[in-house]
Amino acid sequence: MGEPEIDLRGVRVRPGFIEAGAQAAMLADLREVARAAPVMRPVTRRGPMSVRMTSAGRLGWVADRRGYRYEATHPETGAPWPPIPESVLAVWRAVAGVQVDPDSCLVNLYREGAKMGMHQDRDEGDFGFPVVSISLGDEALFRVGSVEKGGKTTSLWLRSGDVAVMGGAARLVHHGIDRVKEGSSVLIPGGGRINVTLRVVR
Ligand code: MD3
Ligand code: FE
Repeated sequence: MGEPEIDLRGVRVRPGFIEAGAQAAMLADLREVARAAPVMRPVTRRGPMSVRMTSAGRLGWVADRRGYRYEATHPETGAPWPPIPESVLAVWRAVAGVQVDPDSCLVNLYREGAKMGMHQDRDEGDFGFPVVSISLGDEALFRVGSVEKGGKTTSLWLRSGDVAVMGGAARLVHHGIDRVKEGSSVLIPGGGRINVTLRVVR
């Protein structure tokens, strides 16, 4: 059964979709990803981001002074990104509602004080495919607005094991993370939050 789905301006949140044991197993898989593809702190034209990032899959999301794009290799090591862990792929296959697998898995690491400003995800080639997000570790205040910039927003705390699906009209809504509640989960040693997003980039 599990908890009922929450519709947040078209974003479908499934609270507690991933049980505790599976969260721990996924965290171990993500450590392997970070070992092969070291976590980086992107520095964009707007300055250094507070969120650390790495990727898995055929394409990884890269941000630097030149802009944002998907690339087939890690910018520092030059190596191809490691494969997307099966534990993560299983979540996509259970909730995405499409036959094709994601070709990008972005891993966002939130340590103390990290947040993500309101933005749209529009570096992908086909907005017909959904984005799937997995939250692990400390709780985060997630804010969803509309496709147009500005205007009303709605917020929800995302908890460890929650899965969100952004498809259809919600695919291009503005969204961000206002703050993370330190010490609200014991999943990640040393604290913090990990968000995994899966995308078909093409
Ligand atoms: C709504 N990540 O990586 S996850 C991102 O928690 C990103 O790290 C946040 O926004 C995080 O781009 C939010 C929820 C989420 C992810 C992707 C979306 C919401 C979305 C794409 C389209 C619309
Ligand atoms: Fe986003």
